[in-house]
Amino acid sequence: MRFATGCKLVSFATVAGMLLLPGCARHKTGTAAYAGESNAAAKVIAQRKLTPADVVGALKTFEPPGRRDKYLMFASGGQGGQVLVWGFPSMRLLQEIPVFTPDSMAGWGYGGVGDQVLREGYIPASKMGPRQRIRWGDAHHPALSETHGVYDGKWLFINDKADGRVAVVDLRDFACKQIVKNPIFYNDHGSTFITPNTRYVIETSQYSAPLGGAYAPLRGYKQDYRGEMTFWRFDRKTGRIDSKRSFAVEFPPYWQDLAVSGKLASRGWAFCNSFNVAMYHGNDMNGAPSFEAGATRRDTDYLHIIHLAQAIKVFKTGSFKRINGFPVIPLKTAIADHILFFTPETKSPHGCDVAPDGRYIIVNGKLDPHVSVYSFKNIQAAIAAGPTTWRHDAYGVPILPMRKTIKARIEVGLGPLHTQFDNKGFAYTTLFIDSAIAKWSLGGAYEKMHPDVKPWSLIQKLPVNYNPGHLAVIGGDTEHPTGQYLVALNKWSIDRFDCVGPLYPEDMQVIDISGPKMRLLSDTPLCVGETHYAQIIAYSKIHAWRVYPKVGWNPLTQSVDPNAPMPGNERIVRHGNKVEIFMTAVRSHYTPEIVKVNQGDQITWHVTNIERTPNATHGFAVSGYNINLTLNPGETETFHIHADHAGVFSFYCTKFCSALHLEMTGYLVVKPRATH
Ligand code: CUK
Ligand code: CUA
Repeated sequence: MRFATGCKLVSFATVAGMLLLPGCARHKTGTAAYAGESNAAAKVIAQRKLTPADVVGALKTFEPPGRRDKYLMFASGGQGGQVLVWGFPSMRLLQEIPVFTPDSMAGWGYGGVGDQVLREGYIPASKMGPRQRIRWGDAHHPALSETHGVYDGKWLFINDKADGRVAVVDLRDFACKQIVKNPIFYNDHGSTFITPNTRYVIETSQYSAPLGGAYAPLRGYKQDYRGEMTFWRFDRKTGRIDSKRSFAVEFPPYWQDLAVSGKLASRGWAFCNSFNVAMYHGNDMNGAPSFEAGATRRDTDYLHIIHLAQAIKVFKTGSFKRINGFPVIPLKTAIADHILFFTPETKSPHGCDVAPDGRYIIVNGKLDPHVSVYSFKNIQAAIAAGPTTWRHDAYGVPILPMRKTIKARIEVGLGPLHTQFDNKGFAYTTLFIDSAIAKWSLGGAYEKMHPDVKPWSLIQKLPVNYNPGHLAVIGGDTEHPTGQYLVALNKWSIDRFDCVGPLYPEDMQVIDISGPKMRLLSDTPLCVGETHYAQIIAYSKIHAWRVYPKVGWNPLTQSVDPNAPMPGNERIVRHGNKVEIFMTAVRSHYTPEIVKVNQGDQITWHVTNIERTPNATHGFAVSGYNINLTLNPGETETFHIHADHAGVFSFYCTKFCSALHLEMTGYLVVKPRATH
């Protein structure tokens, strides 16, 4: 039961009313007014049958009209293929950043800049087949860029699990700038995770397959199938991933899961879970067990320990092969050059998280009620102990003994998945099966932060609704977490909201972690995608543009476009059957408003929104040609139309921008061939 208070509502309401009445000296003048209000508040509390917990939840998360949130939460949109930006902790949805999936609200993927970015993410033509135009994504893990291990508010990265892609979002305009397709793998999952100065964006494959997208029969699984970890080099100057300076490390064909970069003590290293170390590859129609049985046969899987700094050295000496032109450090080299080590972990783990000081790697096995804490120092000692103390897997990868690498195991409950950290030496782990959050204490250097609490011990379990996947604490992935609140990203909502048909929303629950006990504050349904993961940053660290810096701004180059139409030079230029249109948009007209072309013409169409007023965004939609742009103040976009369909097509502004918005329209007249 959530509200087991059983209090008498009226008497509580009176108390709550008094609570609402500020008694401090600052407010003395307003006391009489507040007294009236507090009576009204007490009445509402009684009428709505609110409990003390409800009132605290409301008071902690509610932002009064006109007041803004102190934090922003960047959440993945799962199958929606986008990023959602929430005001936190009020949980007001502020922005949807389209990434892998076309989005008509944002005009993404209907002719303009979104098309260009989406095209980059297509699977290129190869000897295995034609180009695949991928028009959706399964966005899992957003990662804010960091400087010295702390979010710097400049970029956001996000992966697409379905097709092995990574995208870059620029936080000056909150828009996606780049999608890179992994050249050697079709899917991913341990992604995106970044190194503490955002030099590398980590992308790890999930379901083993032949590298490079080749064909190999399943019976050749052990020889021909592989996993891998890609290190995308991020260039802060260009704001782009630089494929030329990126590389991958080949892994055995285990199914790699969550990956994470080391921090502070473990900088220069990366870690990654795996499952199906059994290398089970099925055959259910011939009576073999399903994957869920076959892949979980062994008692242990392997935590992958990757010496990234060493891998970079090896990459720079040129000790790699190329697959589809992309540098890959072969498994043999990764073993010989001490890039890759394993240590056992209880079977079918999921979460892999590094404590803020970098000294502990937390691994949670879905089928084990414990969290396992690995010590980075112990891992180093086990590596230093040398080959005579190691075992090796079938491929020759050193296996460090678990009893040497592990530091603590804490029983927290059923189905532990993901862990986050606060600023007081505590960790929080989601319990998928228990439907709860476990709060537990870190040991080591963290002990002095909570001297009265036993280290490595369970402190509290708070029920959530229901089946939490990830969770996020403010700054929870950084070297210096903020704490204060966490949000549980619950997969099921069952009975929490009005029924709106058989497709249920997720439930995101905000929890207060500022006191000794966790406290549930609010529920927020989410129906536009499945948020797998989120990161929360102080709004003060974000420096977003209110309008584009100059008129004629190209959001891809983040500079003025030399082809941008400017006020006074609007025109229509024809060369044979090629027509180029230079158009401006301002409240409440386009110039030109009449565009006449001939059937079969190739049109290149530029539009600039010449507004300098914040919020004065215009749309631009052309009937019959699937064109839909969103033009923010200053922005220029370019699109192409092959005018193969004759007729009269209106174009118009899709944003209600002014009193004469309906007049913000024009005609595209396409004269049929016969009448030319
Ligand atoms: S995953 Cu979805 S709940 Cu992709 Cu990090 Cu665990
Ligand atoms: Cu511009 Cu409506």
